[in-house]
Amino acid sequence: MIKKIVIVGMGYVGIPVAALFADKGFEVVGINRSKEKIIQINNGECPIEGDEPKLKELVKKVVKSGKLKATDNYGECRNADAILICVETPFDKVKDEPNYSSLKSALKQVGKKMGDGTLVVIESTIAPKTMDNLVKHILEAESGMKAGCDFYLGHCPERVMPGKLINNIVNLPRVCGGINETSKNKMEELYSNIVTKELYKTDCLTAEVVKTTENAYRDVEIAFANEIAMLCEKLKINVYEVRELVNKSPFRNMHVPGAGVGGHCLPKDSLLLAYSTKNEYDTRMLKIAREINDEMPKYIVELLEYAISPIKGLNVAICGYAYLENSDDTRNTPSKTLYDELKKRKVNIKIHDPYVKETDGITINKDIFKTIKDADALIFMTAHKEYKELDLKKIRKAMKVPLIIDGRNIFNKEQVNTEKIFYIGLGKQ
Ligand code: SAJ
Repeated sequence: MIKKIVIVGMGYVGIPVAALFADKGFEVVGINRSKEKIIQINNGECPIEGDEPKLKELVKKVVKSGKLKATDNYGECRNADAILICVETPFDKVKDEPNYSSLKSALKQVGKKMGDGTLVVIESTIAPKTMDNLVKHILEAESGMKAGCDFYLGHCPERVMPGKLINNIVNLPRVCGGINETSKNKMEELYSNIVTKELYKTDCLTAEVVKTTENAYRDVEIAFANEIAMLCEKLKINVYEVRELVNKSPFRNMHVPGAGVGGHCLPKDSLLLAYSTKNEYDTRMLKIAREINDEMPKYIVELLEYAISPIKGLNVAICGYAYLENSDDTRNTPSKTLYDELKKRKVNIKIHDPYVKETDGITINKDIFKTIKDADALIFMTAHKEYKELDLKKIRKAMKVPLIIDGRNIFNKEQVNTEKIFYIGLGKQ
């Protein structure tokens, strides 16, 4: 019978999971390195920025009821019935391997402290074969126990998304990859308390491949759309009209072309998947898709150079720094790549974003008309709703040179041209 749950990693995944289990009456302890986060949570505050429906109220409620507390003390694992590990697992592109430093540190501490009979579940996204080659070994070595009989072990990959953290945990099906049948059954018993959709039991390796594949699949779909966008530009037709008509055909779902692919999932998960067969099978399509998507911000620079050349010394305003519309999340944002490329070419840059605070040491302006004053070009990188409502007459008056580069199909070319603004839209001529 599971009564006490320890959750390691109080981030985008750990905090909503902890709050949901605590709200179901479990005693929940969140372990985190950051003292600041620990204090915030124990004060009933939620450290996650941005609009997350229900989360802030839930954290406050369960901390107040004493069902959730945060600490940096791994001793809390001693009498835990279940331990969920939700730490970051970035991919090190320089070394071409996953960076498991946080995962290894958590596993060593958990292995040292956990008692027998505990269920350990990895929610972090990991390269296939990690459960068997790394996780199991560290836990067995540190605990002296045998996985599958003295303690239970599984991988239940998270499926959260900024802005839908609680919703996705409660309303999306989950894959429960267990090291043996008992582990799978214990995972099903645990997650059925907070997940309202199906829990699909399988083995650990299948669960690892499912998670990384579902994001690699999306990355390839987006790369395909981006390739068709660049082709349509050469043919001087509108890729968004092509996409709309293609998707009228049954069983088609062409994705949306854009100025790049950011976020904490897609840029890394296909690299984690490819890593699993490194030196055995070359996942060419995954690599080419990553290359195409990573190149999109540089393609935006080419569009600017097509409109005005040389660009050295130009005043350019980048509109949108978040990787996703109506979000403040800047992880792996394509706008940072664009910023760096323009800096290399000695372009004068100002950045506007209605949601993002200062990041990467870069000033993010909140007043768009101050940002675009005397600009030679506006480059739209994120489809924030605020941009769709802009008064183009006022925009035209504020700029020195009336040029818009639209990386996210925000504007209608005819409307922009009516205001005597020169318009170049990615995938549209
Ligand atoms: N993007 C495109 N074209 C598209 C879709 C997205 O260029 O058609 C770009 C976005 O602008 C963004 C990036 O790709 O820069 C990622 O967008 P996303 O919608 O995939 O959002 P993420 O990164 O938060 O993806 C997460 C993933 N969820 C998990 O890993 C658990 C992804 O699998 C989900 O499909 C996505 O949320 C979602 O749609 O919920």
